[in-house]
Amino acid sequence: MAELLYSRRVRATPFTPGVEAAGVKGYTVYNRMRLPTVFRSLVEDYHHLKSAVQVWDVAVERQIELRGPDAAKLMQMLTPRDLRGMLPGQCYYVPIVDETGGMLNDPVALKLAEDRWWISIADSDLLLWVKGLAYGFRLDVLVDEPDISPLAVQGPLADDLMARVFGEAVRSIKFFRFGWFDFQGTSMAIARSGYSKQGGFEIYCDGTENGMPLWNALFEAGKDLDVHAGCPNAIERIEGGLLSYGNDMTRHNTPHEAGLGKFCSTQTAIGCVGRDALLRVAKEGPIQQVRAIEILGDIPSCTDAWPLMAAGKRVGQVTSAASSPDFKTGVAIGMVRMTHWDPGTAFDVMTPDGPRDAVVKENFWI
Ligand code: THG
Repeated sequence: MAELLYSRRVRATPFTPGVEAAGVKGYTVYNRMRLPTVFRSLVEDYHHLKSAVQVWDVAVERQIELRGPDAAKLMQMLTPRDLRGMLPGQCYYVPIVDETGGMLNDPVALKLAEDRWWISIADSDLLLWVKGLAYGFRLDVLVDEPDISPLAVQGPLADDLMARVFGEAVRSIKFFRFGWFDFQGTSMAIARSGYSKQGGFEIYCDGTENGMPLWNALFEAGKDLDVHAGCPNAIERIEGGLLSYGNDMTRHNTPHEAGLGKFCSTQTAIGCVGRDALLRVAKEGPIQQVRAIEILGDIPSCTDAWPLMAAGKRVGQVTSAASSPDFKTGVAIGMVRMTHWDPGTAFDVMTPDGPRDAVVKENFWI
């Protein structure tokens, strides 16, 4: 494949010098910014993530900050998840929908205060939709992208590494909660969250100038913990069923099709712009939905949707797939029509290397 041109449009992050020095071997583009995809090899990175601790440049998880008297009102307009019980210091995984109930993004929302929120976005230009709503409804709220760059610390030794840099108190941060911690004179939010199933934290690094000092402090403190630079691992996230917006679901899917119905409380999410549309589709239920799919045989790299075929008919598509070293099989995420979505249902996956036998699984692998 041809090289990618790096320019101002393909933004570097505050941690890019560290990522480059660590020998990054590939990037993807996410929110118009560089996201590392591999350091040693996908499989080496995978085993290391599951056994030690990694530091991830996930600055691409850009924050949309809502600030002002109407911040909470605007936040509720964006999502069918009822936010009334959410307290400052909590993170919520929130489907964001348009007026048709189509998914625009699947971010993590952080409530800093009643009048101050961060939306930690997946890969879509959500800022434009949020600014449009704020302006169109004449809301008293400022909407922008602050200089905040998440750095994730993931893996079984994440608590030990974080305690060395931020103190023992980080160990008591609960899942999807965050607290404020000092780093060299700057207060930063630290949450127990991250795009892996191995556990860990996300540090919301405040200020580009603090990026490399923070990166270096973690590597300095973690020498004897075998800390390595890492990144969201394609194999591990498919095993764990972590969805990738733009791959596993798009604007043409509802949260229910994406399997995110458990994060919707549409009935009581008063003010959500997609509420009426979602109430209508939720009544009938979805006719296709995300499923864990096991694929037998070798797996080529998944760069496009692969049709799922049964008795000559298209019954869905695989949108992410990889060979799992630990489960010794092909693991995949797909969207499957209701006639074929029950566990144990078999069909063929049309990969670019030819058809493969596949079966619907009851659950993801972890
Ligand atoms: N962390 C932060 N921002 C992000 C991501 C992240 N923005 C982009 C992207 N990831 C958004 N998508 C997801 C997908 C899954 C999860 C978080 C963000 C996730 N899901 C948990 C799971 O499925 O096990 C469950 C969450 C819950 O129970 O509430 O963590 O990773 N800051």
